[in-house]
Amino acid sequence: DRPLVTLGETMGLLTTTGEGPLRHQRTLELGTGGAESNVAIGAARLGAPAAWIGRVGDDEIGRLVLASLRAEGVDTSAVREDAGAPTGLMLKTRRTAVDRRVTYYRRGSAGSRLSPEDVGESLVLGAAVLHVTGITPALSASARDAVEYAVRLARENGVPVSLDVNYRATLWSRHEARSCLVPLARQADVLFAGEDEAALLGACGDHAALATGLARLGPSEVVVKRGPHGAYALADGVAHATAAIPTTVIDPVGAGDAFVAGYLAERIAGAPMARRLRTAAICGAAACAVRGDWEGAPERSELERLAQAGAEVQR
Ligand code: KDG
Repeated sequence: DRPLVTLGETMGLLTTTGEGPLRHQRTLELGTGGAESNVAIGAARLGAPAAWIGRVGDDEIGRLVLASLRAEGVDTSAVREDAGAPTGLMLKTRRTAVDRRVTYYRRGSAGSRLSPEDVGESLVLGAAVLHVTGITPALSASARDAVEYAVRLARENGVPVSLDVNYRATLWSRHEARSCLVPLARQADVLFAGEDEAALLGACGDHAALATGLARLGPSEVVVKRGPHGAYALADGVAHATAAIPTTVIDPVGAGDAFVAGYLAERIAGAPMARRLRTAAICGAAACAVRGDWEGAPERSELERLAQAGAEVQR
């Protein structure tokens, strides 16, 4: 089976266990996270083979990233260890139970040194889908080149391209993001965006109008992620909507990635739109309910149970 192939930066993830200013925290949990590898793990858990391309430092965090991905069955054969820079870090803190912050320690990291030479041509050409996000091109000029090269390679060889806008305001301005991501969106077959992100790409109006605006850029499938309001999609001009699955939000970071993983895994399996969106919604809700970027991503056998159990819990 052809894998989902993705590329990006994965970091060590430090999470506080209590609320309040970081200086008063005495313990941090150590894990890993990165939008694209979160998608790879989410897809693998649903039975879709997945491969992640990226760089890690020659350090313990880098080895943790690799060990975590391998344990989840993600193909890391194209990952490069870069002795010239450390693996990046990300800190997740909670000032209050509902006020969460993400802080990056990633400038100059090994992951940000990703470049076109890391993009394995045979991996991309053999992919069921190439998935990229708007985070990677914000990391460095070479990382941006890598994404653009991978997308061009996929496109020229008939490999479907998926793009999740994933705008990160701490990495670049809306203006910079727009000038890079609009051309990428034009080359995508599947485009995921939050409502704000759709506006960043120039669409306006309510969710249906946003989807229409995004579809005008070219992708045959656009999915507007609406968080607690579910998702709205246009596929070949036909509208589809799905409700969110009620859940208890413990850690919403990574929910969007789980959603994308659910959608893409079902797309690869040949499922119709309704199924893709429902699985996506279940995956997003399940990821929210668990601390960690990707740990809550469901296996296929859990999907219906998670959808049912969620209904009994208050949002
Ligand atoms: O989507 C979750 C990501 O935000 C998180 O894993 C970190 O990749 C990350 C990023 O750059 O924000």
